[in-house]
Amino acid sequence: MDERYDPKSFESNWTARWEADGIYVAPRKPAKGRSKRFIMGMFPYPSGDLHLGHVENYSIEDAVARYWRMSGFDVMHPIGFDAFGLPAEEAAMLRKAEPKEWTLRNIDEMRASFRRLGLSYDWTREFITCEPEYYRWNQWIFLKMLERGLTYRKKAPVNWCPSCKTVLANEQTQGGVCWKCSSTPQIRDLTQWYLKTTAYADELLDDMASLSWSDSILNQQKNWIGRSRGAEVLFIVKRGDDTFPVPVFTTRPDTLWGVTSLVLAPEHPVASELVSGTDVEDTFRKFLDETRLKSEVDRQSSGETRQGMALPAIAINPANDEEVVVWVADYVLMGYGSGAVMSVPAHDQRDFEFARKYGLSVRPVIQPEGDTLEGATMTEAYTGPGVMTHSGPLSGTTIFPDTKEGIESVIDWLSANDKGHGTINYRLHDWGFSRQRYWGTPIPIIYCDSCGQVPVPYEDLPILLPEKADFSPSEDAGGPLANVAEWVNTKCPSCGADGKRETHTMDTFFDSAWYFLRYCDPGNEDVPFDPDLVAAWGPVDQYVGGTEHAVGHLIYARFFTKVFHDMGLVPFSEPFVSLFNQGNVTLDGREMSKSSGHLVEAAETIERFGADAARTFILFCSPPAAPYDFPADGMAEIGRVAFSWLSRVWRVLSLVDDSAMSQDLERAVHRAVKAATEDFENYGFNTAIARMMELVNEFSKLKGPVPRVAAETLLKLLAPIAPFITEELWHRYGNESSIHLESWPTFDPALLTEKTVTMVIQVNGKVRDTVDVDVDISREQMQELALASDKVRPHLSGEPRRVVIVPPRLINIVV
Ligand code: ANZ
Ligand code: ZN
Repeated sequence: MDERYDPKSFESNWTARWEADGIYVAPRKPAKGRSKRFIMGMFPYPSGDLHLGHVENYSIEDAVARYWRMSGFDVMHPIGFDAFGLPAEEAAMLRKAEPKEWTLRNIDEMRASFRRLGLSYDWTREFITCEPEYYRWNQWIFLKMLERGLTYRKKAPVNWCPSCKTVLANEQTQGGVCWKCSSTPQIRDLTQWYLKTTAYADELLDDMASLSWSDSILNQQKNWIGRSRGAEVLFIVKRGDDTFPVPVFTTRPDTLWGVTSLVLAPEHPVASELVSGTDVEDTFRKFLDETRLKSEVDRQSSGETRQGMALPAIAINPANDEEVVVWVADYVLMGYGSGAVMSVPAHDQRDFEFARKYGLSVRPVIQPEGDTLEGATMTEAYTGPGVMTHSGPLSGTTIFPDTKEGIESVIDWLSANDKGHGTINYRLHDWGFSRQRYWGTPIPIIYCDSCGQVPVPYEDLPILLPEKADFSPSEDAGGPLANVAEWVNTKCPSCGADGKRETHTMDTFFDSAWYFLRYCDPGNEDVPFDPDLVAAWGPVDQYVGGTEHAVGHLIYARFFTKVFHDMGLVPFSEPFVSLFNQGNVTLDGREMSKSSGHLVEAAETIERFGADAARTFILFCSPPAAPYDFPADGMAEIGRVAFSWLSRVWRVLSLVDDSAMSQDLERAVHRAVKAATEDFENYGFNTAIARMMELVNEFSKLKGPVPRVAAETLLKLLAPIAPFITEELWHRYGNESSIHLESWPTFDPALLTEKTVTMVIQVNGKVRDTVDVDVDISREQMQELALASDKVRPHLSGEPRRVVIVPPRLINIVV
């Protein structure tokens, strides 16, 4: 075989053959007595072509799936498409095509790329979420959640993206901007559908202990759920003869005697009542409008920019019946706690900055040991431990805020005296999942004048999305579906009178919150999945994806799994046992992005070097969890690093014979197997490839045919990374069945220890000779051998001045 390495001549043939033979099709259920592994990359959104960043993600999951398959597991490695969502609508509007057409065309393109990359997907399980066969189950799940009181509709202030023209979930406005278009969302009062994720807040927090996920993601989830223990304390606000009860949430009830004002969120309903009919009403309205244009992040950021105004009212501090002033301020959020804060400038930095800005008094009530704080001279809030002072019956109590020591006794006192009670507050909000857009799952609800909100009966599912609609977004919160009269107008399922359909659709994150379960039973026409099959395959053993879904998708999927668990549909309560986050692949330090054309296209790479080289390069260039910045001459680099090495593999391994391995070669092979196996277990693909490179170097030293057992072992180690070249060579050796169905090579520990090593002999630091020596060689023997070498002697003029010996590998003679 003296052909050149020409991957194009065989790569595509193998893809077709693997599919025809169904070698990656998972059994309906794992076979009895065999262990299963369920591996999945994050649900791909069909945006069209792939770039090298995608290739990394897919190559990692594919290498693991292949390694597990060869290691004797029944492996399920499925694929499908997350096909609803805004981009389809936008692209469709630009190009005047139907969103469905655009989406399906992209999916075709993406499928072709996946096949071209040689990904070992079980295509028999594929589904597309915009097909009614899938989204009808979103509707089914919605109705089940409704029955369980886990979905409901309410009017509330929500984030509205003025450019996407839809409501955004909190998770979609992290950092204060829309996740899709980076516009600053506005706050609007709208009626939306919510999922009660907060009902599972404790479980979501507590079950994190069982997950093999990165600390960074777990911490983000923990902070997002934000459980804090504290007290609810009741203040009474008075304006003239009117009184309004205003509960506040505080984590520091021990500072209650240091309260110098009650501060309401501008959106707090009591605030509007307090100003109504007064001469500050207009000023207040203006302040409210301005605040609503700010993002939550801005409202909470720096002290300088915090804004507030005094209200014509006073509040009674329940601890000592003292009157304090009432303010509104932008840093108090309506969506947290009760939307009201008992302000303690002496011990809370935000309150302190606010008090200094507006000249409100500062009254310390926690005194640190050996010091006496004075409100007038403090330069920042004191948040450390100390003793309660000027605090009525509780004076003298020692408080450690970090450990909460002492605070529980204050809560007990509040309860005993009917002034408040202990409570737990969460930062997590229920998930607002209805969207004012066309391209999503219709929500199966009908509104009837006499019956109100009526769920669509199960037997009427699916409620199909109308094929044609004017899906240009509108300012009207009904969304585009509201304009499709023949779709909206229907009969009430309960009384038969005229009714109207819900015109909001579901956020696409609804689809991806349970898709992994559907993979276990994709064709089911009676239920979303057969619990028996989900029990057999689930949960997902390895999930692979980026870190951007830390608090959105990953929380929703965990929530859905917990609900299904409580419904008796799945036997586990966590969907993803282990999560691997690949590092970001950038180009010249910037994120690769299709819209800006700043990317390296997978197709171009494959066209030039073949899929194996693209995969090998991306797995070799850096540890998979580390970021990788693709160099400007990256294409050449792929050629230099991956293509040329694979060409070498092709050349060196082209000639095999049935000779036995020498002891040394056998040892090298077993060492490579051991090291590569450990590397594969730890996602160390880059080091595994380095091992294989070393082994190929050993082979090339033979300067002739490679013993077939040795060559086949190398091919098996390389198969998960470069599936094509390994299959091709394997068949050229005369094997009939696929290398990808072979067992992972094993090693014999007894063969691992080296008996001989190569000793390098230098004169004045220059290599003059190499000799194979016993590992246990003595220093004297090394020196003897060196001085006896024919290649060394000519360079030794006179007596050596010094001899440096590093047994057993190096001797340097200085003359
Ligand atoms: C008085 C106090 C005194 C507070 C003190 C802290 C320190 P975490 O830990 O995040 O739960 N707070 C309550 N509701 C708020 C809202 N809607 N917007 C902004 N801030 C709000 O924070 C709890 C603390 O955040 C609460 O405890 C309250 O300030 C403030 F020395 O009450 B604290
Ligand atoms: Zn009705």
